[in-house]
Amino acid sequence: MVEITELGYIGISVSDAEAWKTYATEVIGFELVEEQGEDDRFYLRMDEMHHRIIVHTDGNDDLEYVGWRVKSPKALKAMKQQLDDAGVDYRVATDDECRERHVLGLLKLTDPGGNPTEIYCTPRVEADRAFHPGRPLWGKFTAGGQGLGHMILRQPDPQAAYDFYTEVFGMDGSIEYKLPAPGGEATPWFVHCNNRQHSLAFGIPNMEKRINHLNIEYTELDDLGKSHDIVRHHNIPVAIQLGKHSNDKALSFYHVTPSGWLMELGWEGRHTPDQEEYYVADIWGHEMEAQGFGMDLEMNRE
Ligand code: MBD
Ligand code: FE
Repeated sequence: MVEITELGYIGISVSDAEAWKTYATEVIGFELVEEQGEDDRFYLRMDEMHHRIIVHTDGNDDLEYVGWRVKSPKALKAMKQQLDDAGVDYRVATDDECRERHVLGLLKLTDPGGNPTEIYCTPRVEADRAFHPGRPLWGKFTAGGQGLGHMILRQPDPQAAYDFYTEVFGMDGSIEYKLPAPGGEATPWFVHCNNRQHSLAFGIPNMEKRINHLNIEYTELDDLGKSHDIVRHHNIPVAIQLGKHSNDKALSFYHVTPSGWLMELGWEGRHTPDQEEYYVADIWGHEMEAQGFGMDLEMNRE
């Protein structure tokens, strides 16, 4: 079976491009890349890749598409067979569409939640241009072969999503929490495709947007601490305070992006364990603060 190797890129659209440029560089530390003749978008860079996030300036304030990588053209061809065998509709992208994404092979489809989904191989690597963060960083972003981070996506039928991501994309995972939530229990599902403990999660009910949060990790604790200072100094609402998750063991906090969905910044997640387990609380912290941003979850049981 061909397996997805990483969450490689995402496309988002925003209503306030200037707010996003300032936020992405000065709060998070992404490198801003603007290409000549492309006035309708800009790129955010985290590592040696040409980009990890494509920001379209046409105003939906939501996720537009998700790009999942396979290792080679050979693997992409085998993935087509896998999609055919599973009865999943897809389209082979045109040469222009491949150029638009800076990849050499590309399939376009939708996942069971209706999220525009792309599978690609052979992305453009800017080996000759050192990553230059938008604000000073002591370390780097945890990316490379672990992909850009993780997301919670809208999936009205979590079981169908689990079957798709595990049986068609070759990922693995489980429900990893049973948590108290307004109106009942939240049972989020988590799936992984490499050393990052999870690349995708779903099973949060009543999501208005396709994306609940994007997680990005720093290699150095001081960079997370500095981001936390900057978020607090800018009076950006914090939905979940600093704390440590039980599943990925990462230190993280969640704040609101200029698009209204959440960014989870983290440090030092553990690698994917061999076997699945579930939890009823986080290790410490992660107290709810600003509510109504889609993370009204009791992860701290004190
Ligand atoms: C996560 O990254 C997360 O977002 C939640 C809700 C629980 C565990 C790990
Ligand atoms: Fe998360």
